[in-house]
Amino acid sequence: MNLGKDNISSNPRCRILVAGVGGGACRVLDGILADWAEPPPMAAINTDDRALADSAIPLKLMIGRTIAKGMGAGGDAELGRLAASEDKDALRAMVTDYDLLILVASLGGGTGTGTAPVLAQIAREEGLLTLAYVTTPFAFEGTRRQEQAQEGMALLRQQADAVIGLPNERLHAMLPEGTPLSEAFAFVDRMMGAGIRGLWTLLARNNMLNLDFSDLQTLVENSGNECCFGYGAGAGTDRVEQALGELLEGAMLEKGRVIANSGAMLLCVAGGPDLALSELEKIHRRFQDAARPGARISMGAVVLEGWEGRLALTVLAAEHWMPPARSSGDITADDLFGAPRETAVPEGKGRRGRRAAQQSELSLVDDRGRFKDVAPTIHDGADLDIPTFMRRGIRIPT
Ligand SMILES: Nc1nc2c(ncn2[C@@H]2O[C@H](COP(=O)(O)OP(=O)(O)OP(=O)(O)O)[C@@H](O)[C@H]2O)c(=O)[nH]1
Ligand SMILES: [Mg+2]
Repeated sequence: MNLGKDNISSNPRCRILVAGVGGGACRVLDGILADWAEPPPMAAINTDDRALADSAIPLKLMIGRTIAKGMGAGGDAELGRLAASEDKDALRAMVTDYDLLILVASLGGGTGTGTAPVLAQIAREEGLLTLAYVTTPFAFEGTRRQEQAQEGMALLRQQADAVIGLPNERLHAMLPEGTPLSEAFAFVDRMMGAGIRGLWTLLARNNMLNLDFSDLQTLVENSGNECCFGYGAGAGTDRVEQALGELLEGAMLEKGRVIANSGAMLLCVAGGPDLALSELEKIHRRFQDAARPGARISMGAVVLEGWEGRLALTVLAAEHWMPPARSSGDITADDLFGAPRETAVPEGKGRRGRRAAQQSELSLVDDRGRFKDVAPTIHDGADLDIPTFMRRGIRIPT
């Protein structure tokens, strides 16, 4: 079985597996495969024989043959979960040699919804970092699918390091009225594919401006298990403005609201050999201006052959960002004057000892100053957006 691992196994940076569970997700992967000269190792996982046979993904895993008989899970997430449980060992063997699992699922049906949390749990047990890219159904698909998707999402949040949700409804708002359903799904597939591609390219290669696995690890481990994903592209002399406009004013990130609220983000820039330093500076500055004060922005850039005149931006943003704990309780000048915090990057493969709690609610005091309109950054019960000297009641000599 050739997983195509050789491409990246010699690269100590990060071994990545992209796995799709269920019919919709496998179509996303097929789209990536068709569009990508050097695709990453990918796996298609399904309970449906025919759907697997139709997929061009070389590594296929049929799950739950006893329970689903190769016919799919018929929209029943419990059946999907049982199917995954039946083949836990095969799922474990599939992920074990990797550092990062990009799990793709179209929630709402039986296989993807039921299998995704089981696979994420296995990956966690094997020490991988798991990023789950998921879609939720269109409103017209009905309440049952919507509810099932939400239940699956809640379970997935408990197991994955971060869930990156892409509601089909939000994408719907980006398409002209009357767009046929097949085209709408194709658009979803392209968006998901672009996001996964941006991330993979930056993590797995030696690039002009690299992102490290630890950048991603720090983001997702402190994201409250939830990230938002955005994509923007442009071409020609105006490419930077086009891509920024799509990202910062488009529906995907709620017209900039998500960026304005995020405490940390990972920005991936892909361009051609003509990608200029001034363009990178401009992109970084615009994100700094659009983000909340003090937001941590990590940017990476990759130059792709044949991309002259083109630019694509992908962003992963953490709205519920909680800065990592500091090793010392000492008060520094940075505490007093508000310089950005250094991050202690966790060592070793994957996430162990991962943060369990979601951000809790606190009643806020009135001292939040310029942060009063943004979501608080809570760590160990303290609102880190309130200057440390105020939180700790320290008097500064004047
Ligand atoms: N992106 C994308 N999403 C799809 C596509 N087809 C269906 N979906 C979405 O995916 C959801 C789940 O459908 P499937 O992926 O077909 O379901 P499944 O996980 O295979 O589950 P079962 O077929 O019940 O075993 C649907 O409710 C749709 O919202 C597709 O081609 N592309
Ligand atoms: Mg199916």
